[in-house]
Amino acid sequence: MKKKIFSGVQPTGNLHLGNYLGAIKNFVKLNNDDQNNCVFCVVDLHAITVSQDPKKLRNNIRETVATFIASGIDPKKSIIFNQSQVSAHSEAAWILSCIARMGWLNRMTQFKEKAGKDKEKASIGLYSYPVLMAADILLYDSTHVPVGDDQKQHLELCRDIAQKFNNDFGVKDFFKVPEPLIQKEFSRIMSLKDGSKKMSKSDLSDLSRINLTDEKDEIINKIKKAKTDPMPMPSNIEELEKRFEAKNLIGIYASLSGQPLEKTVKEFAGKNFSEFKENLSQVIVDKIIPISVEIKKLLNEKDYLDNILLDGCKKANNIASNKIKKIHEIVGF
Ligand code: AQP
Repeated sequence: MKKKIFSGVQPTGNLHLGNYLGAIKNFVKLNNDDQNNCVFCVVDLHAITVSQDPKKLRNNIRETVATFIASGIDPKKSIIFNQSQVSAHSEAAWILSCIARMGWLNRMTQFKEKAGKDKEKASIGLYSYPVLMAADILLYDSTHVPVGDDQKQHLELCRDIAQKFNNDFGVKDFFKVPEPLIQKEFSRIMSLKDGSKKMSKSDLSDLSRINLTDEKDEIINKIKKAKTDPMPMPSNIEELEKRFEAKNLIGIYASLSGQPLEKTVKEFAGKNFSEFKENLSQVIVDKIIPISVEIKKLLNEKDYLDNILLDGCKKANNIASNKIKKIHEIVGF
């Protein structure tokens, strides 16, 4: 039995190193394994849960597809589509919102973080976002969902919704209960300006993240300005636990150079941050610049990108419309 892989990325702006190391790098590996059927979704319905500019959204959708392709996802092997074009997603989200419980959603930490202090002014869409995410996953009978660590709680909610639906309607195994695929290490990349906050597209400071479209000079400058502490580089792994910024930068280096954290710590133990940062910039530049160049090239090929989405939408629609028909029968429509 082939594994059914599903994951989504919001077209909310420049994708960054956190998205790459936490999610996209893993998508590419899964795409390259013939034992998997992969579906990668540009989740544009999720992108409108906060205020947004329609013109930018349209460009961001294409840029997300370009990033998938530039990173190594093959559209001939994987389905790439945007969520708004397959209406079953919105429909299933409504039905599943009648299954999900308020108490479950009230526990979601991402809503609390994104809504900030003024929860009353947040959109209902931002609150029910994880239900739409559950619909996305469950429509494709997904068995495995590769995500960054920040999405772990949403995935647990998706599992609860699937099980409750199956129990409530007595349809054992109708919805497959998906397994999260979260990398053991480096599954949460932190802001370059604050080691306790995750790297995010919506952070107001561009210096907080490495965008996948950054130029070499920008990467070097951002790493130079990245927050550290006044001590020399840590000499053992235990030290990292209290030194968030050092831990994050060393983690990025280890992840990009494909070597264990322990080896990286040993390599730079006791050295100055400035020397380490030069090496770090180099590994980032080596990895990101080829992707950045390819994204920019693809963005000039709008028809190519649109055709990938068109083709992906047809394939996704075949699967999702079949599932939603069965959902209708089960709930009694
Ligand atoms: N900092 C991160 N470290 C590791 N993984 C991350 N992901 C996001 N940030 C990090 C993973 O990337 C995938 C796509 O995320 P998304 O764009 O759908 O939404 P997000 O998690 O809300 O990402 P951002 O960058 O913080 O976007 P905004 O600012 O628009 O909300 C997911 O698998 C996610 O885990």
